[in-house]
Amino acid sequence: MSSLHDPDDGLTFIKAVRRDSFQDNDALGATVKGVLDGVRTRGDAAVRDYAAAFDKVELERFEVDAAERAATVARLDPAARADAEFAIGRVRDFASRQLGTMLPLEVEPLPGLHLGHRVIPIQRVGAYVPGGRYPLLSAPVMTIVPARVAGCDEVVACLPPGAHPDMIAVCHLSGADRIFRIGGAQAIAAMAFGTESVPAVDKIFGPGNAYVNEAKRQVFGRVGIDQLAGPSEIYVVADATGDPEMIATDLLAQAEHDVMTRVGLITTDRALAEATVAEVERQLADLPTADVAGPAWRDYGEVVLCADEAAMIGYSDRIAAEHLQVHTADPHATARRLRNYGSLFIGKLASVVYSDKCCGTNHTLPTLGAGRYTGGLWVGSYLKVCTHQWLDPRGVAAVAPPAIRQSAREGLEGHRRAAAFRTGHNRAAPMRH
Ligand code: HSO
Ligand code: ZN
Repeated sequence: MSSLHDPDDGLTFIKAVRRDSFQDNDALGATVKGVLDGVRTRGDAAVRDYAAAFDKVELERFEVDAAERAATVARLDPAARADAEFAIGRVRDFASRQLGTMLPLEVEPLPGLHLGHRVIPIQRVGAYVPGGRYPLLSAPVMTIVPARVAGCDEVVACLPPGAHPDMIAVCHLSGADRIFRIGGAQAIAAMAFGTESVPAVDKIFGPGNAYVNEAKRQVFGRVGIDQLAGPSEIYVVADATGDPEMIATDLLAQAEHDVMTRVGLITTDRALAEATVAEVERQLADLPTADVAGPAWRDYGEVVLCADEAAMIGYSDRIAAEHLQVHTADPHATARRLRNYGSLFIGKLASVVYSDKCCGTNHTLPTLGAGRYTGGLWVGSYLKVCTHQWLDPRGVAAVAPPAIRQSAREGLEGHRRAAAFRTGHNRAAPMRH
């Protein structure tokens, strides 16, 4: 983003990014199209071939059966089970409270004209559960639990064949109806088109690697998708009250996800900016995941010094970070001025990691600037708000004349006749019942 630097915008880059986060994916697009076409035309046989080619596994059946689901749960370490259940409980509770805000509407804006909407759960949803560098045990919680709270009829989960068995256990505890060992673009294809063994779903959720993302992009339209997830991001906006050691710790906590993670500090305080750069380097020296976090910091890390609070807010809104921590003297006041972010962490005690794991907000959030136009996953992502209308003769008397005139103006005689049919005039023949 440093390419957007304008010498008059009050910004000084103490540390600038070295690379652009957007990658060219033409070759990827063609590969993924091949996989989608294969699964659409050959179903399970194609899924089996791709599992052999990409995952190096020979699978007869993809579905994890009831006995195996129970066995993965039984093998969970008791503390791991308790922590998974805590996370599930927190996410379920917050999603239920958010569901309470999704109210039906019935209004009569003109006499006899009744308008409304209903909130309807999507029938069948699919959750893609990523394999990835680490087994992210909270990932299935975030995509499966809100579907259950929303009231979806069927929740299908797919995870790569090599995924840790504990991931299957968490899919089960989160409430997945069916769990399949299918990864990558072939999993997205199977859920979008359906195969002999995998039911087709109406909307696909969950992050994944570049192939998964591209597959979701290509099936969008035939099915819904939640969003296109990029690598994790964290930014901190801070004034002189910021603590460089704490900020460096928080930046590195997300930098360890991926070598393309974007991390940054946006501050009005030069001493904090410089101390944070030094502190990140110091902490990298003994961070066991420095092989990932180090390159992420070097390529995508930035520290921006802002002339004043307005410049700080302006730059943060341009970045629209997935996770945005606010470490200022009055963090609630700063928070009220920010408008582009995935989720906001207000004050020093609100670490991103709490939301990543178990505080109850959903950790599936917009990345790569998508926070400018959307929030993250929530129970509403599993619901449709669909309108309806009904009229009595007074309502018809109010809306038919303008509808008739507009239809005529547009040359749509069929529309004009339908609009006129209910008025009892402008008709050649009397109304038949
Ligand atoms: N920070 C990730 C989520 C996560 N981190 C789960 C650790 N566990 C989402 O951007
Ligand atoms: Zn994380």
